[in-house]
Amino acid sequence: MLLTGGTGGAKLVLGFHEEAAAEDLVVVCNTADDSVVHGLHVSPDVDTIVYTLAGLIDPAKGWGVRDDTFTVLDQLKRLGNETWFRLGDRDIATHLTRTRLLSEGQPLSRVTAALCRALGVRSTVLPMTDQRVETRLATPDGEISFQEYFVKARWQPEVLSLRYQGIEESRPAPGMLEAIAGAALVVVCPSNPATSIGPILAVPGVRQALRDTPARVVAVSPMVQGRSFSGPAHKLMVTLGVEASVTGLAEAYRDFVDVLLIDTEDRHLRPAIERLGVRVLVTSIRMDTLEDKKRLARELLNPSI
Ligand code: FO1
Repeated sequence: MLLTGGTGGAKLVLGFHEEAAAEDLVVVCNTADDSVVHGLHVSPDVDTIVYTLAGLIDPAKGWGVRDDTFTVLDQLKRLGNETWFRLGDRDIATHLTRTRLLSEGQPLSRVTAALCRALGVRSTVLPMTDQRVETRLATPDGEISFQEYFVKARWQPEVLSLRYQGIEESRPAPGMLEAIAGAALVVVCPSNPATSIGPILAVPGVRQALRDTPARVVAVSPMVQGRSFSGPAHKLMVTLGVEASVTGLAEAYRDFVDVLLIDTEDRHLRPAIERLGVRVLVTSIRMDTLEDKKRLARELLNPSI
């Protein structure tokens, strides 16, 4: 099973999808980036994973549907709506369906399963929780949502602190704790530790389940030489009081992670990480091509790691 956020994690999820039986994959997605946009419930990380597994993802952007059109968005703009969050026409069909099913009383996990079935996804995609959780970031100009920070402000504002609103009342999605306990392998994807993996770990019971599982828990670093491949992971780690490096990552995950995969460019940090009690595997963690994604998945699936 894999724990993931959006675009970075989706690359590894695709590698696993190519290298293992689709039915064997359970992918738990962050939902603290979810937003209501134009009245529609958008679940970006869930959708990025579902579209990836369905072969529909836009490969250039890493989110949204490939070859999508933006007719609805253009008209929304003409009608005076804010359109900085770019929803494509086919993507909107997903959000319309999700919003309708939610309003009929179905939980997000069941809605996600229905979307997977409709799009031919044979793996299990679980939102981390059926309850509403929202990452809120405190900036010098006030508190903003993750999408306002990430998309609208292009992750430029200083972030003083962050919190996951609603997390205390949330419960793991049905089947999630059982999947962690029964997994052959748990992979923490190279996603933002503060805003993608952090919320999943903060759902009550999840972190303990990861400590207790007999499965090997392996995390893949989302950064090289103190900088994330894309996005603000390194900046937000500092906000959480963790050093922006693979050593900081090991400190943040050491209570439940057995092995940390780091890039060859960070190999000098291996002794410091191993002193924290986390085993280190040094390899190339860049996933630019499909072959990179598949190779990394194969390395992780190797029972001798
Ligand atoms: N990311 C952007 O940088 N700009 C966008 O306009 C944008 C729209 C969008 C619409 C649907 C969706 O599922 C994802 C979208 N994303 C966009 C990506 C999203 O902000 C990120 O994938 C995650 O929230 C970070 O994990």
